[in-house]
Parts: sequence; C-alpha cells; structure tokens
Amino acid sequence: MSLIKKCIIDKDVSYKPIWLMRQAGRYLPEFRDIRKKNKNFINLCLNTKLVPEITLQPIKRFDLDAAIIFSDILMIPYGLGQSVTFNKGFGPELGIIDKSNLSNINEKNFKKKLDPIYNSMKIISENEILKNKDFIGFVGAPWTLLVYIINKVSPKKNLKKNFFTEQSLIDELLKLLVKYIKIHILNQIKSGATIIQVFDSWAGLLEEKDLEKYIYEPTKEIIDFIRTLNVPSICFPRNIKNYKKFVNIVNPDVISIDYNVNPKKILEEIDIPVQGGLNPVKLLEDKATLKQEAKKYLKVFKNHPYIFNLGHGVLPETNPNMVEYLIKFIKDN
Ligand code: 1CP
Repeated sequence: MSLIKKCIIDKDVSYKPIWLMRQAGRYLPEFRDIRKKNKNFINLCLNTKLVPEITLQPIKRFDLDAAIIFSDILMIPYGLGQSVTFNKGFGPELGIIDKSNLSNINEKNFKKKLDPIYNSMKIISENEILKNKDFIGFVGAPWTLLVYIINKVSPKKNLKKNFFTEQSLIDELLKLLVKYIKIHILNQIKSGATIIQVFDSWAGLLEEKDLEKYIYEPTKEIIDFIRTLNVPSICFPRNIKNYKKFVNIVNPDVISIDYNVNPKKILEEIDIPVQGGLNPVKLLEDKATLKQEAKKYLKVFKNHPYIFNLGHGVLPETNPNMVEYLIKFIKDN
C-alpha cells in the first residue's frame, strides 16, 4: 500500500507523507522552458507528450509521495463547450454561456474533448517512477466552477454584482456540473488516478445561508460517488468558515486546510485525516523559518493521520531549492 493510503485508510500516524499543490508549475525552470514554447495553456493541458513530462518533473527532482496530473479545473467548462483562455498576468477568461449552449452538451462530445487528458493519465500511471506512489486526479468543486463559468474571470475577492440574477441558468448549470464532474472523475480513475482531490478555491465567498445549496449538497453527492468507486477523496474548501461542519456533512476521506486555519483547533474538532496548512510564502523566507513553520504542523499532528502539504499552491517565485529542503526535512522527521 502507498504511504498516503496507509495514512488515509490505516490511519497510520508514524509517517507523514508529502506532496504539494502546484508542485508542477512555474517555479520550476524546466516547466518554464516548456511553457515559453507553448503559449496556449489549454492546448498544453491537452498535449499527451508534454503533460506526462510536466507531471513527472517534480517527481524526478524531489522525494514526493504523489504526482498530480498537470491539468486545470477549467478543463470542465472547456469540455462543456465554453471558451477558456489564459492571458499572461490576467488569469483565465471564459466565453459567453447561455441556456441555448446547454442543450448542445452531451457526454460523447465532452469525453472527446477531454480524451487527451485521459490518454496522458494512462501513460503517466504506467510509469515505473510512480510505483508505490499515488497519482492524484482532481476536479473543481461545483461551486468554484460555477463561479468561473458565470463570473467569466477570476473573482479575486468579489463576485460580480449581478452574479445571482440569472437564477434559472445557475440552477441548471449546477445540476449539469455535478453530472459532468462525476464523469470527469470516473474517467480519471479509469485512466489510473488513485486519489481524487476536489478543489473548492472560492468556498469562502459564500454566506452561511447559501452553503447548503451550493457547497454541502453538491459536494456531498460527488464525495459519495467517489466512495462507490473505492478511491479516497480529499476536499479543499479554501477559506470556508466552518471546517468541522463541512467535514460532518460532506464526509470526505481527508480534509485539506488553508493557511488561515489554526491547526490546533482543527485537531480538536476533526477526527478524519488532515492535509496541508503551511503558508506557501514560508517557502520564500529563510531555511530556519521554513523549518520552524513545518515543525509546527508536524508537532500538532504528531498523533493524527496527516499528509504534509501547503495551505495553497506553490508560488511561482519559489526557489526549487527551498522545496527540496522542505521535502527532505519532512522525510527525515
Ligand atoms: O503558466 C501559466 O501561466 C499557467 C499557470 C497555471 C498552472 C501551472 C494554471 C492557470 N493552472 C495550472 C495548473 C493547475 N491548476 C494544477 C496542476 C497540478 C499541480 O498542482 O501541480 C492544478 C491542481 C490546478 C487547479 C486550479 N486551477 C485551481 C484550484 C487550486 C487553486 O489554485 O486554488 C484553480 C482556481 C485554477 C484556475 C486557474 N488556472 C490557472 C490560474 C492562474 C488559475 C487561478 C486564477 C485565479 O486567480 O482565479
């Protein structure tokens, strides 16, 4: 059994496995080299030669316990026929979507558009380098995908003012998203994913009264579905105010915490395995500070199943030597 599965399934506390959100990406010079020559990000995510290479770049460099498929949560809107472009320094921009588009959507077209991702995953999962390691597939949670689909650009701190005005479109999209997120998960598992992480990056934008409809209910449906496939699930509801309530209702196998969460409080409140927490800016500071911060998490979760990770993705300006230092420190402790 992989070390992450020992932690999740056997509740083994003796070893703290590690992987990092955005472990493949712009802080690695070998990724930047590829990215420079491949300006279209969606096409890059559909490139069956480069995706395996990029996914395995951090595994070749560092002693990580899992690879995560190099892809994006916005491949689902793309698969549903919405245009998605990434502009330098601005982030993603999505095209128009209205009710007339929705009737054209079908599973065959969706699968056809995203097939290169599944082909890359099959190639990656067969690589010897992943022996005894996990291969993480992922999706955006329904709410976070809805945010990008309706808002068209990153909400950064605020949703556009008229976000909820097209209520019937939103209701229809939410149902559709749950269906296609499940399809995307199933296809990733069939292609070799051994764990599924659900990113709800914008969970923190909602008020308490809206959580049931947009987060708890649809995410629980997805987690229940993953459980029927016998694959562990990790939820990352970033900035959600009440992690305990989220865990009680949604019931994932692992809860991933952001860097604003007090790890001691989580330990008191939550029984299931925990992942993450370390602020990615600590990787920009000196080694002594980084070590001290990492130690804090190891100490709090000493007797609790814990997967070491960050409280959000590795920042582009991170020095790969600091990532190496962190991983080595966790492995030696
Ligand atoms: O080179 C570039 O400019 C592209 C930067 C980039 C990368 C490396 C984007 C654009 N996506 C990715 C890959 C990616 N995205 C991965 C790869 C696997 C790994 O972790 O190594 C993953 C898991 C994601 C998931 C993702 N995409 C999330 C959830 C996690 C999070 O960061 O909160 C979100 C919100 C996105 C949307 C997205 N894609 C890219 C950007 C810059 C963004 C965020 C835009 C915003 O600020 O709203």
